[in-house]
Amino acid sequence: MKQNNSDCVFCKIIAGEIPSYTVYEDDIVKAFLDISQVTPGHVLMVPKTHLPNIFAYTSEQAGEVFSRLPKVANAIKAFDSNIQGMNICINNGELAYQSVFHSHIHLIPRYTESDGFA
Ligand code: DGP
Repeated sequence: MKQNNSDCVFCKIIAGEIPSYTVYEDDIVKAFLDISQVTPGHVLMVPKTHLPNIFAYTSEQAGEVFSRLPKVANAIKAFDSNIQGMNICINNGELAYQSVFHSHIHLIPRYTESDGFA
């Protein structure tokens, strides 16, 4: 049984109580479109266990969650051949501008200049 937090918006998304557009899901993570798209296809990958930030991870949890990154990045890339790169980043902790306290990894596609999102 995964730990979750009834006050957490991402736990509600994982539970299907709040709708989201899912691009990848397995027993460990869910990846869905960010509500505010820095570029089209901006995705958040979150652990299904409620971990507030990276400081709370065990090494085993980190291995499980981060091993999913290539799958999620390639799932996003497969949507558009103009995706030539991706910013993959974490705002970890309030001082680092984390605003939702369920750990998440931003995957922000970068496009060729012709798409206007370079
Ligand atoms: P951060 O500032 O790094 O904690 O990013 C939190 C992100 O979460 C922010 O880019 C907006 C996104 N977000 C917040 N609420 C929701 C929501 O209800 N649905 C979705 N899809 N994204 C959300």
